Amino acid sequence: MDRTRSIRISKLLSLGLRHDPSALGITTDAGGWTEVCAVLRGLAERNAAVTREELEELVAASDKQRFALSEDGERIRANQGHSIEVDLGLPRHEPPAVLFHGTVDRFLESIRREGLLRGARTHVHLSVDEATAMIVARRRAGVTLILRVRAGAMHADGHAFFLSRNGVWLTETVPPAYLEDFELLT
Ligand code: HQG
Repeated sequence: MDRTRSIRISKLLSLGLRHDPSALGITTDAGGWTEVCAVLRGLAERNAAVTREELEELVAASDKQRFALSEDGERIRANQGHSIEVDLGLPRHEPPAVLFHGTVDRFLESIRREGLLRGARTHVHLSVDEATAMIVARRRAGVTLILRVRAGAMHADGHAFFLSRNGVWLTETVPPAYLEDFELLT
């Protein structure tokens, strides 16, 4: 599959599996899963037909491993990034002492005041290293900022952390007290 086509399919999958199942004519269960054949049908109806093999290839080759297939290959879901209510069934995990969050300077004042909020998504997304956080930050216009989150301290204080299958750390909110002095880290 060429790159342009696979990006288009990936975006449609993200939309349907994370945010708006009706956009793909599918429904998702409590764990965010949906039948592969329903997804194939939905894509075909949106002029984005792929074969089951192409879909499997796309899932395997996705740069960020955004999607997962069930063991029997009959169901598919997004690994993280949902705004629809979903229980991914992820176990709680002890995070590293420090995690990173990539954002832009125009959000800084509000983040300083409120901490990191999950917004439309089910969780705040944190990265394991600065390079990944930088990629997240660069999706937005503005001066990029990498925030250091004292995840170890949050964990010690009882905040739950989850690790998605594609290596994104998730937590409900990051109160300002756990954000390190980040003014110098632009
Ligand atoms: C900001 C992509 C003001 C936050 C990425 C971010 C990631 C605040 C934006 C995944 C705030 C939310 C998630 C506050 C947070 N005041 N702004 N109190 N708290 N923000 O897209 O982390 O390509 O929901 O800094 O790579 O940017 O879709 O979250 O800028 O993994 O697979 O509000 O999405 O993955 O934006 O990105 P988002 P995010 P995919």
